[in-house]
Formats: sequence, C-alpha cells, structure tokens
Amino acid sequence: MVSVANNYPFADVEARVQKRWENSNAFATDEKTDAPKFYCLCMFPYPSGRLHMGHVRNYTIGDMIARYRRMCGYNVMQPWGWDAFGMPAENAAINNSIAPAIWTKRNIDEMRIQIKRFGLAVDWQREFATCDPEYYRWEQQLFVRLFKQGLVYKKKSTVNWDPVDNTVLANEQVVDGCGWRSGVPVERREIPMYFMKITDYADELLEEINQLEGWPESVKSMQKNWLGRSEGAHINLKLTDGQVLQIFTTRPDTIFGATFCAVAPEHPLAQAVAESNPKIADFISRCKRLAVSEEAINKADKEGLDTGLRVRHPFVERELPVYVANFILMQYGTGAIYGCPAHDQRDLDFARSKNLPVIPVVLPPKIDEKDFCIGNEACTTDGTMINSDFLNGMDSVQAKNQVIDRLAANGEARRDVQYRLRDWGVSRQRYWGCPIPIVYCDSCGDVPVPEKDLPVLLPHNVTIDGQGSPLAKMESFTHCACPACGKAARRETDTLDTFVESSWYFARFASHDCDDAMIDERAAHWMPVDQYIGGIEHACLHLLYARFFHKLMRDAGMYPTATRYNEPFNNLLCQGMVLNSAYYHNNGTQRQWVAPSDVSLKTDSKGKVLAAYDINGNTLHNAGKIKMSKSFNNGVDPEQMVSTYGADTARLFVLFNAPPEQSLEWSDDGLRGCARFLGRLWNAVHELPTGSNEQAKDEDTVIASTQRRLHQLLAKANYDINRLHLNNIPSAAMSMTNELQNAKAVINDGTGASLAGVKFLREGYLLVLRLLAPAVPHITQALWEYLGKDGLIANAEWPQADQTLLAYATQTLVVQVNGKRRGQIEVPADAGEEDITAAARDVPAVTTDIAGKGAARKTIIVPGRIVNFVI
Ligand code: ANZ
Ligand code: ZN
Repeated sequence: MVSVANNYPFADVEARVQKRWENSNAFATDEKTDAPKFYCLCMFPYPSGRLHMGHVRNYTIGDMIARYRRMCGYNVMQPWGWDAFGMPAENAAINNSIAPAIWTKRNIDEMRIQIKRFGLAVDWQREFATCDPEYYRWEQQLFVRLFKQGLVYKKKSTVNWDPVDNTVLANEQVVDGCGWRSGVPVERREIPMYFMKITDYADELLEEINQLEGWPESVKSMQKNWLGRSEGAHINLKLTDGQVLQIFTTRPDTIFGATFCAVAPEHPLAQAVAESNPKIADFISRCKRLAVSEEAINKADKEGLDTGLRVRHPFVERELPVYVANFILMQYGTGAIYGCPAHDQRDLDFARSKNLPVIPVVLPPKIDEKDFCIGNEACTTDGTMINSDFLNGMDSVQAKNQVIDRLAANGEARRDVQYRLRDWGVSRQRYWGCPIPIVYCDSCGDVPVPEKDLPVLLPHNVTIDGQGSPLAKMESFTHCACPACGKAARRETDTLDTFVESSWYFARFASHDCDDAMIDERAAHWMPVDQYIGGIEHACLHLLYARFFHKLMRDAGMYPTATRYNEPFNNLLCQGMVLNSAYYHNNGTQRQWVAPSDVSLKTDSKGKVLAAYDINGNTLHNAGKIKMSKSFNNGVDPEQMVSTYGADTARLFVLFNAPPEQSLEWSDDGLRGCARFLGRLWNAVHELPTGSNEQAKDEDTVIASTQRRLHQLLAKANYDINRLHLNNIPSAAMSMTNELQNAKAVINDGTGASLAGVKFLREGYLLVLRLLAPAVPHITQALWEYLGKDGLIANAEWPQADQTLLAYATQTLVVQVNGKRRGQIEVPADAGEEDITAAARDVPAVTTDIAGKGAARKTIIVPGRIVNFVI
C-alpha cells in the first residue's frame, strides 16, 4: 500500500477524537429518556483474534446506521459482545497447548483494540462474552426450566465417532469420511443427547415469516425451505405377517404406482430382521459408517437389501417387497416409505438398480397416454390419474383426497403435516462450551441442577489432547451429590451447542447487568432489535434459533407485553461479501495461493489483466475476484489499512464502493481515492476564506443556486439513507463539496470574500460534515471543532432539506441561431422571457454568432423547449 500525501493528520485526529468519546462516555445508552429507542445490532463476532475485512464491513455499516439514528434524535443502543465458546479455542489448545479460556481472553483483548480503532459508536459498558459465567448461568437456568416443561428432552441420536481419538466429531471435522486428525474412517454411534423442541414452534416460525417486512426476501425463502412444510398422510400398511408398517407420503395419489417399500437402517423393522439375517446386519453396520450429514447421505449411491418382508397393497392384490435402504432417513416422517418409481427420482434410481417394476399413474397435462413412458427421469408433476382403478380420470389433488378418505374410513390413514425441520440437538461432546446442568443418579435418573446451585461452572484447569472429553476425565467435575437424594452422582459432561448462546444475547444486552434473572423489563423496552446486520450465512441456523428462543422466552413470561414481541429482529440487513483478486499455482491436485501483493500483472490499455506473475516471474493462474479469505491468501489486513490510511478512509471505502447488500471489490485505487477525498475535505475547510470585503459579482446568484443544489442533494441523500442505500451518502457529500468549491471560486474572486459569502460557505461545510459524520466520524468531528462548534457532531441534528428550496424546478431549453442548435440552457421553471433570453445569449456559441451580426432581428421562445434567435 502506498501512502497518500495530504495535510490531513489522520493518526492524531483519530486518537484525539476517540479519546474525547471515551472521556465523555459519548455512546453510553441512556436508560432514562423519552426519546424513541433504536436498537442497532451487528451479529457479534467469534473472537478468533484477528479482525478481517468482513468484520470491518459489517461493523462499519452497523455503525453508520446507529450514528445516523442518533443524529435523528433516537435513543440508540449499539452494544458489543463476543460469541466466545466454540471449537477453535479447543483446536488452539491442542496445537499450541494453551488453555481455551486464556486463548479466548487474549483474543478478545486483542480484537477489542483492533475494533476500537475503527471508532464505533458502541456502548462499551454493556460488553460481555458468552463464556462469562454471569452470562451462561441464565442459559442453564432456562435449560433447566425447559427440561422440566418437556421442551428439552433426551433422546438417542447418531454422531460421527472417531475410533482412534475416541471422540465425537463435528460434521466439519469429517474430511472425506475420515477423522480430521486421526485420518481413519469415522463411525456412526448412537448416544443420548438433549434436544430442544423447536418443532413445537414450526407452525409459528413459518407463519410469522410473512410478517417480517424488513427482512430480505432471500432470507425469508431460505427459512421457509429450511422449515420445509409438507402436507401429506401417514398410512398404515399391513405386512403379510400381520405387522404394521407406518409410512409418510406427500403423494398418496400415487398409491397404485407403488412397487416397493423401504425403511431406514435404524428402523425397528430393519433392526429386527438383522437379528436373524447377517447380510442385513452387515448392510446396516456399513450404513452406520456413512457420515451423518444429510448431504453425505444424498451424495451416496442408492443402495438397499430385501428384508424378505412383504407389504399388502391396501387396494389391490399385490405384494410389495420391503427393503432396508440407505437413502431413507430415520429422522424424517416415520423412517419408512412406499416407493413409486414412476414419480419419484430416488425411487426410480433404486427401482432400476433392483429391476423393480415402474408403473406410471399420473399423466402430466397435454401429453397423450400412449406417448407417455418413463425412462431415466421420474415425472414429478401433477396430472390426471391413469392405471389407478377408482382414481382414473381424477386430477392429482382429488386423488390424494380420495385415497386418504378411503383409508381414513378404516383408520388406516391420517392427514398430516411434516416439517423438514428437526428438533434441535443441543448436546456437544466438547469442552469449551456451556455445561449442561443435569446430574445422573442411579436412583433418581436425570436430575436437573436446582436453580440455586447454578451456574455449573466450566472448570478452566483442564488438559486438552483431542482424545475423548476432557470434562469426563475430570473427577472433580463429574463427581457430585444427587440434588434429589444426596447420594453420589455424576454430572453431564456434554456442553451446549454454541448456537444456544447466540440465540438470546441480543436480549441480554438490554439487561446486561441484571443479576437476578436472564433479562428484565429493560429487554421489553429495547426489543425487538430495530436493525440487525450480519452475514447471509446465518440465514437459516442462527436466525431461526434466535427467533425460536425469542418465542420461548416470551412464552416463559419474560416479555410482559407479549403480543408486541413475537419476533426479535424488525429489520435485517445482510451485507455482501468482500472480494479480492486471487492467484494461484497449480501443484498437481493442490492450489497454492499467492498473495495479490506479491503478484505483478500485465494488463491491456483498458486495465484488463492479461497475465499474472509471482515474484520469481513464474506465470500464475488468475482466479478472478473471489471472496476475501485466508484460504485464498487474498486477505487485506484491516490493521495495516488503518495504520496507513486511517480508520475514516477505511470506513469510507467500505461504505462508498458498493451498496451494503452487494459484494464489495477490494481496490487499492478505490482506497486511495477515499483518502484523497478526505484530504481535500480537510484542506477545503481549513482554506475557507475570511474577510469582510464587498460582495463579489454574481455572488447572490451563485449562493442561491448552490443552496438549491445542496438541498436537492440532501433530499436525495435522506431518501437513500432511509432505504439503506448507504453508499449514496458519501457520493452526495462529494457532490456538495464540489458545489461549494465552485461557489467559493466566485465568492472569493481573488480579493477576499464578503461576510455573507463566508457565512454561506461555512454553513455549507457544516452541512456536509453532518451528512458525512455517520460514515467518517473522526475527521468530521475535528472539522466541526475547527469551525467553532462545541459539542459532538455525533449528537448534532441530522440535516433536513429545506422544502421551499426543493419546490424549485427547472426547465431546459435548446438554444438555436437561425434554427441551428447552438447549445442548451437550464433556467427556473417560472423564468420570464427576459431571463430566458439573457441566459440564452450567454451560451458561448450564440454570443459569437450574435456579436458578428450586431443583434438578433427576432427572438422566438417556445416555452419549455426552444429559444431561437433569428439574425
Ligand atoms: C410416496 C411417493 C410417491 C413420494 C411419489 C414422493 C413421490 P418431502 O416433500 O420432502 O416432504 N419420504 C418420506 N419419508 C422419508 C424418509 N424418512 N426418508 C426419505 N424419504 C422419505 O418428501 C416426502 C416424500 O419423501 C414422501 O412422499 C416419501 O416418498 C419420501 F411419486 O411417498 B413419497
Ligand atoms: Zn438421586
């Protein structure tokens, strides 16, 4: 990075202004004011130790919104916290033998310094980290209460098991089916885990998506898909041996096309067959080796084995073989299906591999029955029923109802809604998390820790070697007395999913120092969050869990005026990614990424990259502009950026160079451009003329027209900032600065300026400064002071456009001489003939034409269109 020479001493200014904010506690939230509240929140960061450009973008956008609202007179709360539990701390512990608690604290301390350099208007008094016992104790309390209500329950569930390290692996620790550290194939294991009944809230979570008017459509539709509501039926099918197999289907209309049934490997029926059938038993154990993620299951080839069991078709004399198959999920529906290959792709793939019959039963619209046949693609559209006995001729919807009604009459079917959403498994076999407050007693079973004994503290003096759970190895932690009977008992050693902590932190910020409850009535005042800002990658998990928790807390009576608080986030902005060029060497299968700063480019005259070379002159592959990331070695260090250019330049760059929701392309030139603009602004304000001269020629006209221009720009800027087109605010300010510089050239005609002129320019710059203050808070504060203002510009009133100046409209007229175009003029809409003629004469080409002829013989004016001089 090359520094830009200008007079703006950003380092001094930024340090001084930040000190002033700190000393005056400028951004502390006021809890005693009648001003309307505005809760502005950015998704809190994981304290990895290093700030990256994604953070900078997120927090700068949030800060601009918070500062804008503050200037509009809102009582703003912008808090800060750390999402401090999680796996990276444990990995660091394994790799660098440093305790997770110490590693985390050190990172927080470092990142706080880094983030503070960006000058965020944060209420630092509310800061907390989720690994603080004063935080997670309330989570434990809620957990205990929900457990007693049945909203938290225990159930066996499948996990990835590393047989060498004797530890449970998260999905992301499974690489190509093997443990990330051990390198051996992972196994599936069934272990007891705690679940939160989010499915109880599925209906509400789905319905209220429609009320989230301030959310991006994309996020809303992702959540809808994630919830995955399906209407269908449970059908009880009879086996020839008298047993019943319950299946779930969304397509009961296709029942006559059913040619097989299938159950999940974990299904009780499969388990029972396995006891006497070693082949089935072997197949099931092979399936268990498959990783547990849904993605992995979808990717695997469809495989299955005949169990030998037969199901009777409910309507016709036909027996359907029952398979145990790897593509049936135990967790969805009943873990059992009937397969209709003609109309379901998975069923078709499976049927083809097993040579099972394929019977088409739904004829799609506009296709002749004799032309209809199924090849390798299933036909999944609705249509008219064929080959289906009493359903023939009906449409799919009628047929669905008919089948359900007929079977329901004998108690063999029931309409039902299924969600793809599963209950939330919150147990993690990890050390660095919130301990689950349950005790196991041989006599009493699972006993929740009494509220008076909370928190169950996470011990810090542990050894972490990646093998098994460190808590389980700690006698001092596991041994305890049963809270119910007093006998020796053991503590649960699992911790909670870290998504639990991020599901309620926003409410805690409002009651950060409440020491007798999770939240108090201040949360009711501040919630919902007025503006939430964060990455789209949290569209499903975090945002859904947070909505769920909000409803749980509402139903637990934590929000006194319940109806107003159904949703936690009123407006959501998902900022786009930060992109940068990326270059790599191809070493066989691996790409070796070279930092853009070590790359030299050959470009054509338009700047298009023709070739890229590393420092040794070797040719590199160009990956184009892709996400800025450590793994592509194309990151830009925010700290270095602040050191070289200052925080305001960095902020201006990320705000100005793209609308918040779009991706932002990194550009050194763009950054330097922002630095230059701030330098010019600094100089312009410092070079404002003083004096008490006579008014310059045309000064009044220039002032009036500049004033109108400023207010037009301001009106547009206000419109844009309210719809969060934040990038347009700096551009409006840049245009204003140009207008003011042009006006200055007239006002100060070389001999000095008049008092009125000086006053006008000063007012103009004060306007620009206020408009820019939310984006670049340091330089604007310094210039505000320079222009003699006492208070903080952060508390100044946001400028509103003067409506009387906006009422002004213009007309554009083409200027002709003898019918030939010579230029055009813009004059006020209500300008009289004299003014129009005068303005038209001032067009340089006209002046020359007329000068040659003396005067025009005739002037023809067509209002709003043409001025024609006849000479
Ligand atoms: C018969 C049928 C015929 C089906 C047909 C589809 C098309 P969605 O829409 O996602 O809810 N299914 C049910 N339980 C399953 C499980 N545990 N594992 C895998 N597949 C399962 O999907 C519902 C459909 O997915 C159900 O409807 C069932 O197959 C299958 F022409 O039943 B269908
Ligand atoms: Zn007991």
